[in-house]
Amino acid sequence: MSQSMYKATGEARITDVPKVSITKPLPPETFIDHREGEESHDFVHGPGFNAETRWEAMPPDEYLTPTDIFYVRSHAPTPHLDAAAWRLEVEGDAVERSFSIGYEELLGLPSVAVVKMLECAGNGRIFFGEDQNRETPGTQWRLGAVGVAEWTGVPLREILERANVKPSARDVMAESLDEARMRRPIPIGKALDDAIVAYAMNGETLPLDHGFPARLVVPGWAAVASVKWLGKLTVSSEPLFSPWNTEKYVLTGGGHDGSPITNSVTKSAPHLAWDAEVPSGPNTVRGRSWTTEGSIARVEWSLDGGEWRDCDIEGPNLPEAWATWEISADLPPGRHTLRLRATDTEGNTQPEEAPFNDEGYLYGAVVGFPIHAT
Ligand SMILES: Nc1nc2c(c(=O)[nH]1)N[C@H]1C(S)=C(S)[C@@H](COP(=O)(O)O)O[C@H]1N2
Ligand SMILES: [Mo]
Repeated sequence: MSQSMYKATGEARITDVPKVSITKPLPPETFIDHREGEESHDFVHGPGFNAETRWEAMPPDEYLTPTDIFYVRSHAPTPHLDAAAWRLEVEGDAVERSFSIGYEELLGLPSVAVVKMLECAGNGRIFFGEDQNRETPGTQWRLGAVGVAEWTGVPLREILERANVKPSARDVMAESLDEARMRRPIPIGKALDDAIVAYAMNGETLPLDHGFPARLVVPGWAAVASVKWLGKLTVSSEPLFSPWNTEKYVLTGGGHDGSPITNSVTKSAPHLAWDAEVPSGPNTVRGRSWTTEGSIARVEWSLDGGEWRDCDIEGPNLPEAWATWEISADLPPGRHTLRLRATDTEGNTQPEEAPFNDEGYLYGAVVGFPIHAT
């Protein structure tokens, strides 16, 4: 493709963005396709390549989000990496022994399987505009940038121990092999605690879009820390920085001090389309509430501004994942608003208003879900 074709526009180069930025099928009944980013090569500030799970597509009887409907959020197109050639490098001033391992070696290390949620820090962003009259830039997710999966992999601790981490270690930078070289540090304490290098999702080889051959899963942290297409771990005695913990995924504005996001907040959603049409009369509505601190202790619902009542929490209710619940609502014909309010075991309750920040992260306020009974 000749460069001159693009000179006239004065645009940033648009040369080699692959046609398929997300490889898995994104059927419209399952996903909201947010890929307005096909033309942007600014992988830090650009919109990226994002697909949101539709809540009505969530199978009500399954605890885990099926892999084929799991949301995708990528700053650059999905790279197609060759597992046979792939290496994970471990280095930095705070390790005594730098080394690298290949895919087969990784699969041979002691492994764990954990059920954990991943949620984008921007999940719910659209409500800053719709409900609080302060639109923020970035992908206008409703509440579908969240999913719970079983991740199989090697505890990051196992890998770091093989490098003989020095007591001076402070931060671990995880670096990706995608075009963005996406990278984000986590503190050594979190790295040694419960982070894993995952190579399987819901019992199958990690799919391309979710980080094949291996990704980090950092439980309880906004999913930006869970770096996909992992290629390098740098262990440093000094604090580490990248655009993803200095320019993006930090809380600024609204009285915030610019600190990087770690945990997410408590949220809820019903298994309903936005502005769902349901038959009038008695309805069973099911849904989920989730948190990144402990687990869900209570979920309440209110119809059309009426009293708050408890939802019945049923089935598994795992920490740093979600609780599934059910309510029985009598819906006369017409338009209704269903409000949901979850409280976690740390006492965090969804507030009426979400604290503003410039980039629209961590929207945890109670949302009024419109329902049309006919
Ligand atoms: N290499 C890489 N890792 C990444 C990202 C990315 O763009 N590139 N996006 C992060 C963000 S912001 C989110 S929300 C999650 C999304 O994970 P998923 O696409 O598997 O749902 O991956 C994180 N890890
Ligand atoms: Mo994200």
